[in-house]
Amino acid sequence: MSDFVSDFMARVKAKNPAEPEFHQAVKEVVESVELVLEKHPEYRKAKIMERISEPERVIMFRIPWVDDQGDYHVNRGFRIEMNSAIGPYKGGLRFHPSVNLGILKFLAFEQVFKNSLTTLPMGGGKGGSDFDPKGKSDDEVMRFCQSFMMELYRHIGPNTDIPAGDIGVGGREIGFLFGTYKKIRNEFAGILTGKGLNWGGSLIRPEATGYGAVYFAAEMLATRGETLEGKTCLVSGSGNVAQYTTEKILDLGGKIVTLSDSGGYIYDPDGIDREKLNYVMELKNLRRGRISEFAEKYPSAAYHPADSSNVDHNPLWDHKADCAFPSATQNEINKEDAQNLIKNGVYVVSEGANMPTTPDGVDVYLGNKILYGPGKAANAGGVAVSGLEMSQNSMRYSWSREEVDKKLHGIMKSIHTSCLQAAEQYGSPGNYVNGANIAGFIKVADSMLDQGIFG
Ligand code: NDP
Ligand code: 2IT
Repeated sequence: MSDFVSDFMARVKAKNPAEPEFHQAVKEVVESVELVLEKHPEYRKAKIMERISEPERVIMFRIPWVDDQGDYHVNRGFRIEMNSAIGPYKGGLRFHPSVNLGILKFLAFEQVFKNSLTTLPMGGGKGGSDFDPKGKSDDEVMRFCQSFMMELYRHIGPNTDIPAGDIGVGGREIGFLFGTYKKIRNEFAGILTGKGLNWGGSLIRPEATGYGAVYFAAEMLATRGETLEGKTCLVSGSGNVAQYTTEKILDLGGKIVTLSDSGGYIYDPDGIDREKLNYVMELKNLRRGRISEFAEKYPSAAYHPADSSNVDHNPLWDHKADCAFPSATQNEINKEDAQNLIKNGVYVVSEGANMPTTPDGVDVYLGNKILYGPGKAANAGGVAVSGLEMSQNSMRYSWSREEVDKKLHGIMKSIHTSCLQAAEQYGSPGNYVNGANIAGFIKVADSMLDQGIFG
């Protein structure tokens, strides 16, 4: 590590104690852009890196709610408004018991560069709560969302901050949140994305993150003259991103042999075909059941419960395959898992999740020169179609499924090209990590310079 990076990180850690995920995300970017800062003294003088790693605003609030038994609860809510240099704050909401300030700051920070890469005018933000939707009734989730929006409404708006979904926040939650905003403000406005099709949502938004991650993998493979046809793929998670990653891999002729949730994973050597995927969608989206049930329904699949006594080895990543699509959560692949991927023949990793690989795991990918698409590039399709949803809301018009999918595909190709060009220009050809960080950074940094000290 250079003196510049270690001094910078020492200050970030002192200022943001006990936020390891935020430190991890900032360190990766500062390492990538060090050369850019050397070539551009104007960025150093304007303290762009210092400013970009400091949220413009952090909102933290109490969310009281009442369960079906009449018992009172209190959760903590957040919205991190990270950077608005190139557009209004934009990014998802996560409802998960692990949510804390540091996790949301890492996600908001990543979002700034991701949104910049999409070519659309969106700044970066993220929010959420430590509320656990698992096991809650629809009414409880609705009351929680209403209480969350009772505070959030004063901070968001179609030109200010536009939240969307993330872990634990899907169509149901966006509906409850939207209804509450409309009631409070007496206004029907595009204040959230991921809305229902009947009330301002965009076609392809539910599919966009997964489809985009597969389009990105296809672009990476094309640099070696290959396609996804006949490739065996490992997918983790079984939520929104994992489901539509699976669907698009099937469209492109690949075979998916794993899916997971926090309880464990299933391995199905026969492959997860469309019928099995429909079952997973019904299981997860309607019945809100566990992936273990998949192995009860399909005897070709084996269920492996998560082993909390051996967190260093996730056996999902220890199967013969060509491609991996981590689509569950941060740091789900560590160094040993990354080594297992390589050992089993994986040479394409396209990250649907945000920061799913630890830094020493990323070093394994880069050291082995595999095709590695980091989350902020590979999963940008979701927020890109959110940007398209905002455009459609502004026009009071909607595009067809084919039109949105074509735009999404074009955006993923353009992100892929930007990453390769920036990596090449700054001396690390083929390194999508440096490429994504540098290309995402320069657009935001130049906009901040243009706008002066408050940019
Ligand atoms: P969902 O809530 O729909 O699904 C999340 C999946 O990941 C579930 O299968 C869940 O299992 C599993 N999971 C979550 N946390 C953990 C954990 N700590 N350990 C093990 N498994 C876990 O969320 P999404 O599919 O929307 O999000 C998945 C990832 O993709 C996240 O990293 C998110 O930030 C990222 N992402 C999402 C985008 C979107 O548009 N939705 C856009 C870009 C990135 P269980 O049900 O048991 O909790
Ligand atoms: O991490 C992400 O990019 C998302 N959860 C989607 C954000 C959005 O505004 O659509």
